[in-house]
Amino acid sequence: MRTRIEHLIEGGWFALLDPWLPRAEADALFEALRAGVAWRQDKIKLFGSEFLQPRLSAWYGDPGAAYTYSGLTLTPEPWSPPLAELRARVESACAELPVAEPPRASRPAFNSVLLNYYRSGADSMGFHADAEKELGPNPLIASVSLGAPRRFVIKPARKWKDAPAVELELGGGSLLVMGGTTQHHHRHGVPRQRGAGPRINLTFRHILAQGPRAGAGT
Ligand SMILES: O=C(O)CCC(=O)C(=O)O
Ligand SMILES: [Mn+2]
Repeated sequence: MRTRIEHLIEGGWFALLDPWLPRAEADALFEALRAGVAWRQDKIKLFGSEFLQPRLSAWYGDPGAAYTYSGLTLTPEPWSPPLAELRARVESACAELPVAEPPRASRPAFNSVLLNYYRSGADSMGFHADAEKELGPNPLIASVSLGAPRRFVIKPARKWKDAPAVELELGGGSLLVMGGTTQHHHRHGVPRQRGAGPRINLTFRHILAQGPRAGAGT
């Protein structure tokens, strides 16, 4: 296994472990999830119009890990045995990373996972940061890829116009961990990619318990 750790501007970092899962296991998990997950195609609002997201997705986690997204509160599906097992392995891999992080990340506990299924190279994910308030400041995001390799781009926020973008290839069975301030100063995305095969990505996250929402209903 190869581990590539890179520090980004302003205290961000990522670690790419590739391969991380043995090939046969990654392929078996890809097939099990492709067939066994209740995939949805959610709508998103963009410039006042509604579109179907260009990929399928699903959300699993602890009962309390609700997630508010484009005004919708999503309640997670309960952990299935393969997802619970994968979560445990992702947590140990994160705990072993030779990267200095504040206390929570030294014993990472992920209570939810977002799954995305890119049926072909025509499916994609636009540039964004995993910066929802439920994730708290400086979230640790652990991303497992299965199936066909795909280009993944991390680029600095617009104000850092001279800092370079990083382009990675996330292979089936790889683990990418993003930490530090990455979600504050960078955006990431999965551009359309002609000829790319089907791929499933799982991002493990820690959703903070939600208090009453300030300003709710106004
Ligand atoms: O598919 C990927 O590699 C990225 C997924 C992602 O950025 C997300 O779920 O927020
Ligand atoms: Mn993301």
